[in-house]
Amino acid sequence: MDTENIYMNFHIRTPPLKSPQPKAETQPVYKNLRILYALLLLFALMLVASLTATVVLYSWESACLRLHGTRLQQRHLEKLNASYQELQHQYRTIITLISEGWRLHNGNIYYFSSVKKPWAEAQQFCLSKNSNLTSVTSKEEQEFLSQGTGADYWIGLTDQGSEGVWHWVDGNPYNQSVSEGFWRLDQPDNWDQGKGFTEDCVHLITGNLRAWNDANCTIHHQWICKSSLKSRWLTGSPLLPITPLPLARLKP
Ligand SMILES: [Ca+2]
Ligand SMILES: [Ca+2]
Repeated sequence: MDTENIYMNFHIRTPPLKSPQPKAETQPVYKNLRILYALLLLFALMLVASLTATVVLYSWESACLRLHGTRLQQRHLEKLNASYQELQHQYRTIITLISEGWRLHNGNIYYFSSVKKPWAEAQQFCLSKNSNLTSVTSKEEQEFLSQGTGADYWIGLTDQGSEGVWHWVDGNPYNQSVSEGFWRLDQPDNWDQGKGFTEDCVHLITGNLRAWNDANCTIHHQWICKSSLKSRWLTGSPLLPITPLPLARLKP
């Protein structure tokens, strides 16, 4: 009986087996965590990708700006070089002309010949020097040209082609009102000298503001050439070959 009771008591004290936890309560937690981790990982990847793209774009833009700046600097240096060559050309031209006897005056440069030629040959000489027989477009210019006493020069005024219609060979317009006070008394008269010749070319006799006389174009006179410094600089001069300045000289 005792053994049987002991067995019965032992059997009775055996703790009851725990019932398994229902799986339905833990699965949503793990699932939410996995989603959260996935979202964090995705966010991290997106952040890294954004930073990488920003760095790449910044580097590329910086390289483009440096390249653009270099090109602008190169263009600027080329313009400076061209300006320097032009100034050098102008300087050489003026020095050469002055050494040949040309005179600078009020933006123009003049040549007073010492020898005599007919009017057409005098104009050819002027053309060969990138100039024309002089025009006179103001009282101030007339005063400059008529300085001296008695010298006699062809100027670039003619009515060849249409009697009495005066024009300047350098293309300046003939101003009747300005020019009236520059003719000598009773000139122009187109005097034929009784030999069938007419007077279609004008010479200037220095020493008086009223200095012009029309004369026969075949007469030999000294002459005055004129060239505008501005037009000479724009068109260039054949007097001096210009050696291009190497660009490298202007580089720092
Ligand atoms: Ca005439
Ligand atoms: Ca005359």
